Amino acid sequence: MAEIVVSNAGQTLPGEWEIKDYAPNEVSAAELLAGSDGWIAASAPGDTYLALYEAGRIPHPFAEQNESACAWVKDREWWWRSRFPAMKPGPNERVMLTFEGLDTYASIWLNGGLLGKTDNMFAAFSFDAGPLLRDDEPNLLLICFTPPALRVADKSMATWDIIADPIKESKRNFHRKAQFGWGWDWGPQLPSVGIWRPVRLERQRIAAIRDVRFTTLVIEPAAVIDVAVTIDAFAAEGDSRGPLRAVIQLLDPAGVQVAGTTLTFDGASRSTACQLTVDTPSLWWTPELGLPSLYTLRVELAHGEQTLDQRTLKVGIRSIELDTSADLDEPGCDFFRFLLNGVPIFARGVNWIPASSFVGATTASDHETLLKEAATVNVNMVRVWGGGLYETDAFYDACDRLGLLVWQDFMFACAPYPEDEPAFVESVQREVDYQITRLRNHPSLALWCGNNEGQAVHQFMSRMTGVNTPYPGDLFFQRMIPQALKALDPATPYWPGSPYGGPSHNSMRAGDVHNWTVWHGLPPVPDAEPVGTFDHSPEAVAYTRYAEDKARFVSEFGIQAAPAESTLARWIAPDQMTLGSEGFLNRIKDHPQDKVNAMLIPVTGLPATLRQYVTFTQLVQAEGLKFGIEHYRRRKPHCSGTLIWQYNDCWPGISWSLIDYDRVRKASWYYVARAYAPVLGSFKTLDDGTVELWVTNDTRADVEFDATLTMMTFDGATLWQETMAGTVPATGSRAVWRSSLDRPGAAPDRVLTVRSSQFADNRLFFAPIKTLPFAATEPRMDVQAGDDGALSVTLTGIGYHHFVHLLAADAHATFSDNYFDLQPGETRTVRVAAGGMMLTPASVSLGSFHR
Ligand code: BMA
Repeated sequence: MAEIVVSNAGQTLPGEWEIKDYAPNEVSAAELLAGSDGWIAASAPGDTYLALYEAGRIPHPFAEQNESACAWVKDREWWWRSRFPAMKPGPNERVMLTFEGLDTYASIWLNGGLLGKTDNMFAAFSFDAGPLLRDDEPNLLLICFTPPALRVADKSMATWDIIADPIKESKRNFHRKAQFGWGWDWGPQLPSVGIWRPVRLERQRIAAIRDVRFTTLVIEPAAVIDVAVTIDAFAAEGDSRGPLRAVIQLLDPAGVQVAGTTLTFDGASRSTACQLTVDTPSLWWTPELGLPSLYTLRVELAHGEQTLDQRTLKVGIRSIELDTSADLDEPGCDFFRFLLNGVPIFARGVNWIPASSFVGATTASDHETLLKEAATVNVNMVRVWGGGLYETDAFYDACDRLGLLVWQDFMFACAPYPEDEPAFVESVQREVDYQITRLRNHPSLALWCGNNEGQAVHQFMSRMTGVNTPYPGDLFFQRMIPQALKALDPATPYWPGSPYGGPSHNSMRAGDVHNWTVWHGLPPVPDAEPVGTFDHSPEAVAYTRYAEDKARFVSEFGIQAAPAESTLARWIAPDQMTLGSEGFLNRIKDHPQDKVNAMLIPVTGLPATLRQYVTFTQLVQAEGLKFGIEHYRRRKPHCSGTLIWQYNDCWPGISWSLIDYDRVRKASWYYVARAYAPVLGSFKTLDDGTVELWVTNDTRADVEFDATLTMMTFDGATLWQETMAGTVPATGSRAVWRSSLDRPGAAPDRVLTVRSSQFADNRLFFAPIKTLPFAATEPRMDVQAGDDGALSVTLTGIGYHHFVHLLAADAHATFSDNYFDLQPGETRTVRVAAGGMMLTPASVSLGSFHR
């Protein structure tokens, strides 16, 4: 068996690491071998900034205004070193040293000899360590990371001025390195450096499995699966124990073998494949459609009686297609929708960014927790955005388990890329081949996408300037990646960019759209020239403009909101906890920093205090996303997906996220949970003032619903009430009720509510929120402490309350529900828990719109 001598899959091995910094080219590996002091402890995978912080060399880079005090880190040369036990390969053996992620320009020295160099944090590099290994004393591994700036000193290619791209001199587009680290409109400038993915040291005998491919060819009536195995056979000729064999077993979710075979590698062949048949398979589904059933695939590489190597994969049987056929009901338009096992789905999704600027420090449990939180708000698709990372294995494993589809960008964002640099092109090819091979077996993988906003921004800029040149990047997105996918993963759909497709690359007629009319004031991109101009006025950026969006699939849209005040207080100095302070403004990376005001003015008005800023921005984000999602979902199947920008944060800043860096849920988290529920009831106002109730059904079963519609005043007087029932077919969306004009209709002092046992309560206001006569007093609150440390908080409406919410200073506190409306006399009980910790009634307070 491939003997794993030292493996650090997810742990801090081999051995302990130490790091030390020098001026570029100040020392040589030979000098460092002789030993020196001043090394500090680090772990791999891990992060240089955090190691420095733990050693007391820097303040926490996220705290206060420390980001700029840490700017020197990127300009130093970083040496990492570690020792591992004495060893030498025996006969017919080799010892491979594999680096799954070195960030970024690394020279690797083993016992003073140069093992190799790397230039891409997104590719794995494997080396045969045999010739440099020692068997008489511990082996010393030294890795030198060169400052990125030195590698691109002689290069130039302008990046675009489209997003906050603060350090243009980073020339980020020349580095195969996470682009967001150079600063983004939601993140700090803290480019990472170091060992960010596991290092593996493996002793192998005769041959080893290089990779396994699992592809669902057919799903019914019996599933047909293609399994391909590729090996490296490296032993000297002349072994007499017969050919190498791959023993393949497929076990169902209960662990029972349902298919299997043994394949032989004949002659010089290093690849072999077979087809397995599974009768009545348990398919892999997203949660609203079924269970995400996982099978186990075991592959054993055998030689004679010996097992040389083995792989165990969790796999799913499912088909995934991207349907871009003509939408006959909207002439001139094409669908952009995913078919999972042949069923058209509405992608209720989010955009994922790296969970921390310290990319090597994110753990499997961080990913698990954040993705579970996404599944809790009824998300069924996560887009891994192109300015971040190809995520760790744990991330995709969690998506497989939770039934979350993954839209996977290749890691390119908002820039032209140097397709005429041979070394860069070669490096991208290595990365693309590696990542496709690594991720292709995940049942969650729904789409490969070329990049973020490359083609669209290039086209937008060309139209503005009148200079029309091909997009520098086409080599990758139109040729290299499609060719690699054809060879390595022909079953997963590919889309060249996001947004992409149609008469222009943000067209509402075909392909996907980024709606940045709301928030950024981008003109809705017409299908012909001329392009409009940016407009930041309140009317231009109002979230009600989502109603004009007739897109096929909205892969980005969103509104910024501050994190909880308690989160800000953990990271900002107390004397900076005011609106407009330097410490507060440092948290806003989008420019101009008061962009949110145009969105607040018509809805809440402008805040007077930081606390109000938090409440108002969270309210506008929540109401705006609700409005947009309801509109887009009513349009299904013409619109078949919404991916909210953005789900999470990489630091404690002010951003579009639903959940902040300290994992405190914003108001939008709760609003999205309701708007993304598989069965949704929502109101639509037509141009003539008519109101409709729509029911949207994302499940595979027809939904029979009941509904009670009530028109009331804010002090609780019922003007009329109507009860109805109906059916909405599987995966359908339709208007089920329309207001009649012979009874009291829309008026600023009224609210129309709907209640049903099949979907969450909803309501429609008829005037701007800031003008509505909500109850002036707070709801009644009764807090009971339970034996398990949790609290039970009962809230009772005095009048009509909007945006009722409980706050807790402790980031661990979670609420069973929050940020809801409460009608006069209505009672709701909220459970507040903090992972088993004791909460007291003083741990929670009622938030207010007015303070
Ligand atoms: C799009 C994204 C990101 C950006 C976001 C908000 O451009 O792809 O680049 O952070 O909008 O501006």
